Amino acid sequence: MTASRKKKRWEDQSLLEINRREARTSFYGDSAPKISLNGEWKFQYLDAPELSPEGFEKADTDQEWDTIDVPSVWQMRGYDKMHYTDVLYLFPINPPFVPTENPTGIYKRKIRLDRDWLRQDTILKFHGVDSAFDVWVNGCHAGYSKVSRLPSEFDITELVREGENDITVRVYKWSDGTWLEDQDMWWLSGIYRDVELINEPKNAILDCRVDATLDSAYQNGILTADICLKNYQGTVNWRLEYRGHEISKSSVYSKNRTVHIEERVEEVKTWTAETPRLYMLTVSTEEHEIKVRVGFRKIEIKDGNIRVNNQVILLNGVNHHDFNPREGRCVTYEQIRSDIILMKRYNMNAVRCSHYPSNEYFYDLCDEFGLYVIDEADLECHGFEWVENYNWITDDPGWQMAYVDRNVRMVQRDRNHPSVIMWSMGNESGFGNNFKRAAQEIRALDSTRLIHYEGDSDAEVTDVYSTMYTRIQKLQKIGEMGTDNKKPHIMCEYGHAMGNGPGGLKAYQNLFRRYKRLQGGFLWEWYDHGVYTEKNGKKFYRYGGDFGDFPSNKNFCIDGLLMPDRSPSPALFEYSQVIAPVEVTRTEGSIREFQIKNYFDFLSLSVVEIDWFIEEEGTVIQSGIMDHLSAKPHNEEWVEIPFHSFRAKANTDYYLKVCVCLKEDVNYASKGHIISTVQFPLEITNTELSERETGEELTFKEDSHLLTIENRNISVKFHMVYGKMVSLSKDGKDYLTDGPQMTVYRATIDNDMYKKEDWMNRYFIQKSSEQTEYVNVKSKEDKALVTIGKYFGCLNQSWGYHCVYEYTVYPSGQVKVNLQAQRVQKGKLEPEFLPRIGIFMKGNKELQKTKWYGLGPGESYPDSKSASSMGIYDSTVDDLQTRYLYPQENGHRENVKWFGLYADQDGLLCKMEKPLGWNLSNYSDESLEIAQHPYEIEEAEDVLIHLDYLHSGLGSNSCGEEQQEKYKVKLQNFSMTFTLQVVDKDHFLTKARERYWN
Ligand code: IPT
Repeated sequence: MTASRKKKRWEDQSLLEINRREARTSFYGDSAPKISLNGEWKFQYLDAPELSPEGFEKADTDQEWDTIDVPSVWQMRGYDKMHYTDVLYLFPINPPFVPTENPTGIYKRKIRLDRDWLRQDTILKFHGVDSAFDVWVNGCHAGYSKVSRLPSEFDITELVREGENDITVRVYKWSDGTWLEDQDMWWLSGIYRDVELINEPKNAILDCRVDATLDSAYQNGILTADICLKNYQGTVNWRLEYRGHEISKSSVYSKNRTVHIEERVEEVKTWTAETPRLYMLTVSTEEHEIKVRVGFRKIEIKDGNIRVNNQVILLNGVNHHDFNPREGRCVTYEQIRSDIILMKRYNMNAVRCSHYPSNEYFYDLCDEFGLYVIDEADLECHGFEWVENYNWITDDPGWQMAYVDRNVRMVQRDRNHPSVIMWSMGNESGFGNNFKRAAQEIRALDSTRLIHYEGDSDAEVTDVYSTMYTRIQKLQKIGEMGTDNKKPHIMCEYGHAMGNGPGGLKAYQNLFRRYKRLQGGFLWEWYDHGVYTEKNGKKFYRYGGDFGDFPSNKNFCIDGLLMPDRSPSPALFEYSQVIAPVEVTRTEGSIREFQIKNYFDFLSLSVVEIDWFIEEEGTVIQSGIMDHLSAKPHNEEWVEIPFHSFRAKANTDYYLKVCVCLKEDVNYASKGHIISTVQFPLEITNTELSERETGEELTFKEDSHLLTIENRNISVKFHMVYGKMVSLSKDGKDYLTDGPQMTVYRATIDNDMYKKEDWMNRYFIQKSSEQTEYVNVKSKEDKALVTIGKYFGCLNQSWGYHCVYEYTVYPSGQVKVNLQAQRVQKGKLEPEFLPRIGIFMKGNKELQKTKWYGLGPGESYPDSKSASSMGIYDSTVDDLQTRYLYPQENGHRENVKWFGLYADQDGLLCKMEKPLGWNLSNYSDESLEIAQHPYEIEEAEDVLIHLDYLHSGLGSNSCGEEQQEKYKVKLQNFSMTFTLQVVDKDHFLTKARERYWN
């Protein structure tokens, strides 16, 4: 006999709420007094709601309860367990049902209300509770709500009394809502956003829906406001101000508890992300006053393009999750404010609320600082894709109202914000009727914005065609299709900032700038979701799987432009330079003439100045400012940089560096803030050859297979069996502890995750070795010449290299190394490309300081070097590293012409005949490969030195495009030459500049 399963309250997708008020706008200002209910609450954690103690909702429970701070997520307070998955639900797919073992938190607190307060109404507002909850006030059920990332308000006027009041909230981790909240993030629960009581006037202004658009000439503003009153019949006053100046005001008599305002604002100051001008609308009655900030702007699709105020815009955006390493999804106003300021400082103009509405203040800040927002409904059911029934609930009419509710409440809350330009109906949820209905409902509420949903892959109901992680070739095709009868395209996600990378961003930006149809994209993502941990005296960040959580997508959540400690990753600098709204290029054939292209959509170049510098390998020898730029948006102008001719020093490079800086203070940065930096080689060459210093005659000594060639300036040892230089020393001190040996391997980066298996378990690139073919030693004039033939290959591979290492030891103490590497293949199997080709050697561990001339100061890779410039930089070996949360290849610098490695005075100078890629590290590639967290990386006994003829790009293949072909290192012949010498560190530069004729 089977009885039908009884639906529990939290397993009923058609029950959207009990007693929850209609969603409404969040006012910027409100005269109604508020009491914050943040702070300590009594807390009881249970394994299932049914296990709640008898009478828990009653005012006086005398059980021993824990305390918990609100807002917080309970998993970060020691209850339940941490679990991270990208796609998977943690239980069987059986919607709307959820596990019987359903972690539950009962929260209780008391609040005293006085008689004065009780004269008005009492509204209890939760800004965010994950995932569903019941509320009791003084023992009576006050309501039920869900949708974790939206507010819920309950009118509890009838339930409160003078004196002490008891509030009980029972929060369910799993609910039918969970089926729609399967975003790629930690599973976290509790009252995680603010809670407050609002003392709402009996005659309150309940809602005020503002639409501030422009007339057909985009000159004058048209303001309409629809005000909804609770009980009030009477006069409603309103006033519109701009920066404290009254623009207009009037009074209207309410009709059926509504008021409609329409006002024309002549010569209005428009809102755009570049000019975030806000008016203030104040609406008042005798009892109540509210404020709404108003931005006049118009969003349209015209001629196939998204336009703001009739101008085609390009979105240079980022995906933002709410996250804090100690608090999970619980963030603060201060954190979000600094996020938004950082986005602005790094040239972003747009943000997508992936994948749920953020806190109310998020939008206020975007309005104020100027970011276009895609506001996204809290809706994702990605796990259904896994079972190959993606549209299971997306097409089920029984779920329709749940889809609609999530969208409609978002719109009702956020529709007054000028920053919001698109409503996104959710993420990764297939496509079906429930989205079609949601789109209709959104349009009925707000037709002034565009609708987005990537899952609507034919853009059947959306206004924009959105794709994610689209490969370059495909994107180009989308661009080439043009705008005729086509919807504009955006990439809601691209450029996966997981670990080291993404590289190749410039290729995307070039397409965005080239094709009219492509209107930019949103990088994935802002912040690493690492969890701060102190354990056994170690401080580190945990990711999925570190809590014994299985299955987990591990470090797939460590994919942000900001590390959890909020330090910018190299990718943030790269992205900022790639999207910089002012582009400086040199006119071909000229050294002084430059084109300045204005990629701002609204600002003219009069807001910036050009600070230029003539650099002599990093030292400024001339500089100037040009502040008369004027190009209009999307236009360009040409300037001549008026530097004087100068006498070039011998063997020295000169660069012209151009910084585009803000001319005035703005709210996110001060005057002088650098928007873009580019450097141009001046190609002024003054080659001077000198005679190489001499020195005592070199002596040769061979003992136990070790050949020592030395004089007072140098001592180098070669192993005659291993065919290798094994040390380089002077005055009894070793500088090199092992000489060059070829390598093709780098510690796998996240973006190589799909290459790793082949590279390491098929081609065994980490298992390389060299075999000695011959060692020839001879002296030629006063020099020693050691020529070593080697065969380089990897375990069980038929591809490899014939290498000829030629060492020339000079009496001056210099050792010139020339490597000629010829590829061989005697079979067929070989990798499509390699992480790198070059050599590595070892330095004395005591040498922990470095100076180099090359790209810097931060790390650079062939497809990610826009943010670096040529210069002479200083660092310690450790400071060259980027401490990626998940250890991997890092700290590489491209285009290095020389480097010095030293401890105190004397150091090893290595200068290249042609620039090479370079890494210096205290950690071997193998230890980086094995370690799961930075503290586990085993320190090497030497300083490890890589010199790369070529290093592969980073790409974005952990989710997205591979390295582009031109950034893949193919098996190819190569050669490299560099000279090693021990010199006083203060002479690195002079020595590095010497060129010899002999
Ligand atoms: C895409 C998701 O939308 C996002 O939440 C995140 O998981 C991102 O990928 C990767 O970090 S989904 C992916 C299947 C393209």
